[in-house]
Amino acid sequence: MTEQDQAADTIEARAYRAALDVIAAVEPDVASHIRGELDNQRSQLKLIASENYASPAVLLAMGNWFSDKYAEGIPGQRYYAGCEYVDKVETLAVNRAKALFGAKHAYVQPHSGIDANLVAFWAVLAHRVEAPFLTEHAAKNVNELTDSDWEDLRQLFGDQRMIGMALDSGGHLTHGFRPNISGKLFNQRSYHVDPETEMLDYDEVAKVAREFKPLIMVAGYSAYPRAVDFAKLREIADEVGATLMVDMAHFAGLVAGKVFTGDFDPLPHAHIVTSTTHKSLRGPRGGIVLTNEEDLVEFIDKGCPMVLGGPLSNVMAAKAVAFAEAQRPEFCDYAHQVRDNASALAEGIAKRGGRIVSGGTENHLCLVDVTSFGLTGRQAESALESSGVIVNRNSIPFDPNGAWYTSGIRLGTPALTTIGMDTSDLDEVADIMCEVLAATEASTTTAGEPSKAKFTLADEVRERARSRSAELLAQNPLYPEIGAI
Ligand code: DSN
Repeated sequence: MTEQDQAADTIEARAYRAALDVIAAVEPDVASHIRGELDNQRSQLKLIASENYASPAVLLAMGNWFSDKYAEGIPGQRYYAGCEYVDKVETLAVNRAKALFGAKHAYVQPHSGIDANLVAFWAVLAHRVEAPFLTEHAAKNVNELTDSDWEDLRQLFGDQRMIGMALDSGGHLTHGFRPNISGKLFNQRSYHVDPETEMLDYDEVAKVAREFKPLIMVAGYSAYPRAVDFAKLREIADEVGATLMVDMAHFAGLVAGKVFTGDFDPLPHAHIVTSTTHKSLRGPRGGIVLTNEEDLVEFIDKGCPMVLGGPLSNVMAAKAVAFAEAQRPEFCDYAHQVRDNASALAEGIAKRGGRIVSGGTENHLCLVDVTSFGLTGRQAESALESSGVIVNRNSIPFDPNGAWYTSGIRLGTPALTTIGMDTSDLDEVADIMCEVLAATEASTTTAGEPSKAKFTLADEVRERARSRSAELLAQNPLYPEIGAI
């Protein structure tokens, strides 16, 4: 048997081939698009910092009859009958999440990071605003309030404040920014990185917190390349009476894999921690909320139906599988390699002339200021995509090009590390990228003005990048156990 035949005869290959045959019998185009997506993912260098490749076990745990079951409520206290196995699988996911992150309580129902943050915001509002109001008005729940008291409570909800990291410092839209529901709910003020070092300015965080006196202090990021000192942030939160909420969506895998420990692990310091499960943690698409604060538990557990639709039991099953994988010792090796690979990538780009925001990285991502190549983020993203390298454009601190065109690209190593790449591979990735970026030229609009989107790039440069990437990907294949399907 050839190597490829052997790969094609694995249990995973047979499972996927059979599954695609079943789908194709009903809607062949969907089966064909699923195959197309796998082909694409196998032929491109994936450097999106928020993406990864989940294992076949995680993916398969999502495709089954758990998907058909409604289960509002929590295990043992559902609004629907027939939840015996949903209860078991949710309890398993909860216990695994608690053990993985050293949390006293875990809620595994959120469908995404936004949902996890909404559950957390609601829990804090319920605990710190609604509950005292109800006590003061001798009411057991909101239905017992008079219309006038209810209106007062609604006004009070609308009066609450939060602080979060500015978007162009690396913060996230769900941390109180106007286009997101969090910005419409809360009066938000941002803290920034230091303009010189481009690192989190804890003095500014303290200043903003003292002046603004927020109910919630949000920490966490989607485009900040450094470790965050959560012990220091908790001191600031305590000083101003804020609830410290950490959104670790991006770096949860580095917490689970013990890259971030002590002051840099949010769990011992934050009142409430939210995360996605699909980024560096490498699970299914979804979210979780964790806490060590007994007072918050009952409110977090009311996430569905407070802000969530019925829990996706199939995804909770997949979360349990992913948490089991992350509890294995090899996941710690993976997480450390993710961090080392990001450093190698940043160093590789810096030595080839790219400016790295903050001068380096301590986590799974780095930000490249592509004005060092004479480009906007939009031009760099498109030129790289046309060469088979998938990245996303991203604002850099105090970005002069705004959030649409941007001056940067964000690069992450969770996905390439999953397929086995090491630091020397990431240096080669840096070389492939820099060759493309150096050869890309910004062009002009039809009116002859400098364009922020258009560019020229010679076909031979694209082709060379594609063939070098193909070599790397052949040495580090995606889903080798599934083979050709
Ligand atoms: N979309 C995710 C990211 O790319 O960071 C988070 O919203």
